Amino acid sequence: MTAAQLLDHLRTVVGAAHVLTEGDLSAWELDWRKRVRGRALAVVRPASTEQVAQVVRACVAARVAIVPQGGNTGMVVGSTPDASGTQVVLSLTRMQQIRKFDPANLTVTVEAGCVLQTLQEACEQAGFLFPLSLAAEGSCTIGGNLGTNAGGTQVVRYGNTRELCLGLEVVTAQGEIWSGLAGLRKDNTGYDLRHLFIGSEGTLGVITAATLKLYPLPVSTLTAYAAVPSLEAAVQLLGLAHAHLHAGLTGFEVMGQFALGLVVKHFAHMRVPFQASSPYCVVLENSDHHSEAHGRTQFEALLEAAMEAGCVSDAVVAESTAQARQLWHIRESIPLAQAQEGLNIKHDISIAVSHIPAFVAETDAALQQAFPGVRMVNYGHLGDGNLHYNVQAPANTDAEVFLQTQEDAINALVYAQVDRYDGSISAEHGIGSLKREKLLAHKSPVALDLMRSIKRALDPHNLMNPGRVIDCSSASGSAPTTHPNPTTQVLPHHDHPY
Ligand code: FAD
Ligand code: S2G
Ligand code: ZN
Repeated sequence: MTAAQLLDHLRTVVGAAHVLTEGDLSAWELDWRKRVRGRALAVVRPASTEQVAQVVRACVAARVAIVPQGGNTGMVVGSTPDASGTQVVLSLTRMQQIRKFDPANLTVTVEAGCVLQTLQEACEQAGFLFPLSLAAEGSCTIGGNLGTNAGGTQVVRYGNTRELCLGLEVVTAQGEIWSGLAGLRKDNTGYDLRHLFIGSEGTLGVITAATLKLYPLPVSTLTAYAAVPSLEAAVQLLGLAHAHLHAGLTGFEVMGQFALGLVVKHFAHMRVPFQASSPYCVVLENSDHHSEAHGRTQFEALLEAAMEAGCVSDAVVAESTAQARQLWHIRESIPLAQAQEGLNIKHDISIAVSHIPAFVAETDAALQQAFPGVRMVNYGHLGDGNLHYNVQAPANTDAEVFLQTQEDAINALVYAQVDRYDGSISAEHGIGSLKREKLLAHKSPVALDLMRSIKRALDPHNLMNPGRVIDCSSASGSAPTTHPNPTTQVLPHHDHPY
C-alpha cells in the first residue's frame, strides 16, 4: 500500500478536510521554542475515539509512525514529527467535549483535545475547581497535560496532572480502545494502567478522554507578591507559608531579578513591583475556605512573621481579583519575555527545596567561570523544588551561534550539578526527543530496561511517537520505514484489517 493510498483511506475516516498535507503546517511541525521543525506525512484530525482507533489501525497496518499532538506547547520536542516526512501527526484538537460532570463523585470526564483553560472555566461555572494551572493553559490540552504529566503553579497543593486523574480512555498502539473512565478513587484490580499512559508522552498509546478530580471552589483566593533578599530567604518564606497557611497554600513561585527584568524590558506596560531593588521576588496564593477576612488575616500574620524574620523586605497583598491576576500575569509572562529576548537554554530541574540555594550559588558561579557573561533566567515552582534554571546568551552576542557552540557543554555542567544534588533533569516537561540521550546518563540501567520492556510490550512495532522518551528502534528491529518520497513510497504490505 502506498502512502497515498493510506492517506486516501484516512480521508474516508476523518474527512478530507481533516487530512492536511499541503500549505503551511508549521503550527503542527514547529516546536513551541521555534528551534526544531519536522515534516509530517500528514496532519490527521479525528473527531471521535472510534476515528482515532481507525486511524491508528490504518497506520499500524501501513507501518507508519504516529505522533499524538494536543496544543503543541511542549518544551522537549515531543509533539512534532521528525524530518523524514513519513510520520502522521494525530491532532486531538477536534475532540473537545466535556462529556460529564459528576458533582457527587467530584469528577469531570473530558476529551483529550479540550483546552485546559476551557475546562478550568467550565468547572468554575459548575461551582468546582479543576486545579491544574500553567502559563500555557490558553492553548495546551488535557491530553497533552496527561501525556506530559504537567505540573504548573498549583502542584504545591494539588500535585501534578497524574494526581488529578482518576481514569482514562486510550486508543492502544494496536488501535484498540481501553475504556477506564469510571472515576473510582479506589480500584485495586491489577496493574494501574492509567499510570503507564500518564507521562508516557504519546509513546504507549493515544489518550482520548480522562476522568479528573474536582475540588470545591475556595471561598476566597488571595495573592501576595513579596520581595525577598535571597533564595535562602525564599525557602525560609516557603516554610513560614506552610506553617501559617497549611492546605491554603496553593501557589508559591520564585522569580529572579533578571527574569523579571526581561518582563519589564519586553512588556513595558506591565508594572513589576520591587524588580529593580530585590534579587528575588515570590508570588504566593492563599485559598481560604472560611472567608476573605480569614484569608487576609492569615496572610497578614504570615507576612508580619516573615518581615520580623528578615526573609521578606517588602510585600503587597492584592486588593482585588484583577490585581491578583496582574501579579500572576507577571510570573506567567517570564517564558514569553524570555522568548522575546531570544533563543535560550532551558533547564526544567527539580531538587530538594533545602538544597536549592546552594545549587544555584554553586552552579551560577561555575557557569560564569566557564561561560563568562551568560545571563541566568532563574524562576519557577519553588514550592515543589522545581526551577526553570534557564540560560540566556551573553548580551550582544548571536544567540543562535552561542547555542550551537555552547549548549551541550552548558547542559553537561548544569546536569552534573543536578546529579550532585540528587535532583531530576526533567521536573515537569518530560523527555521528548530533546532529552532522550541525556536520560540514558541520568537513569539507572535497570530503570531504562524496565521502560524498554514496557515500550516493547505495548508498542511492539515502535510506531507510537518513536524516538521520544526511550529509543527502542534498534531493539524492536521493526523501526518505522523512512522513505525519501512519502507520496509515492511503497509501504510494506500488511493484511491487518482496519
Ligand atoms: P503537546 O505539546 O501537543 O504534546 C506534549 C506531549 O504529549 C507529546 O509527547 C505528545 O505526543 C503527547 N500527547 C499530546 N496529546 C496526547 C494524547 N492525547 N495522548 C497521548 N499523548 C499525547 N509544562 C508544565 O508542566 N508546567 C508548566 O508550568 C508549564 N508552563 C509552560 C509555559 C509556557 C509558556 C509554555 C509554552 C509551555 C509550558 N509548559 C509547562 C509545557 C507544556 O505546556 C506542557 O507540557 C503541556 O502539558 C503540553 O500540552 P499540549 O497539549 O501542548 O501537548
Ligand atoms: C513555566 C515554562 C518553560 C520555560 O512557565 O513554568 O514551565 O522554561 C515553565 O520557559
Ligand atoms: Zn513550569
